[in-house]
Amino acid sequence: MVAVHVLNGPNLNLLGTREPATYGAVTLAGVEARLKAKAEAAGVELTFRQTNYEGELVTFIQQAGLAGAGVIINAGAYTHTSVALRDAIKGADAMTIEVHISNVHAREEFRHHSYMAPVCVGVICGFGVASYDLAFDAIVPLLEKRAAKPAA
Ligand code: CA2
Repeated sequence: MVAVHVLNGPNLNLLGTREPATYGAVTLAGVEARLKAKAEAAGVELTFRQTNYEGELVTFIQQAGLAGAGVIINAGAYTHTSVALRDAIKGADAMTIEVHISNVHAREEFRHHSYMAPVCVGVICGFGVASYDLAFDAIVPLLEKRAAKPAA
């Protein structure tokens, strides 16, 4: 069975409670419920996690890699600062899609750069919480294709 770990970084626990003009009104629990429903319909095992700690995100990425799971990550502000997260994605060999709720390229310049993007299969941003759904729809066929390939 294909597995996907959805990992959320700092402050995303506040989703739906503050700054609705930027991040919308859906809570993180709401995002989790939507993705769980999609995963169940698609026969995908879904793990959904949030932490405010950089090192814990590193551990979550390593755990996903060891489990052979794909990763959908919204690393929040660590996207723009963390070499450790980039190294974790590369080191764990975890197929990863970076997501953002807001269009980071339409915001402050410091949000335009991502340390993780070069080691991800792709980046989806600017579609509100639907960015997560789009990432799920993109990663599942890639994981299925990889799972169908005979081991080299
Ligand atoms: O747009 C995104 O998803 C971001 O990853 C969100 C991060 C930000 O630092 C990135 O540049 C773009 C911030 C997450 C903070 O989430 C909040 C949600 C509601 C209220 C306050 C913060």
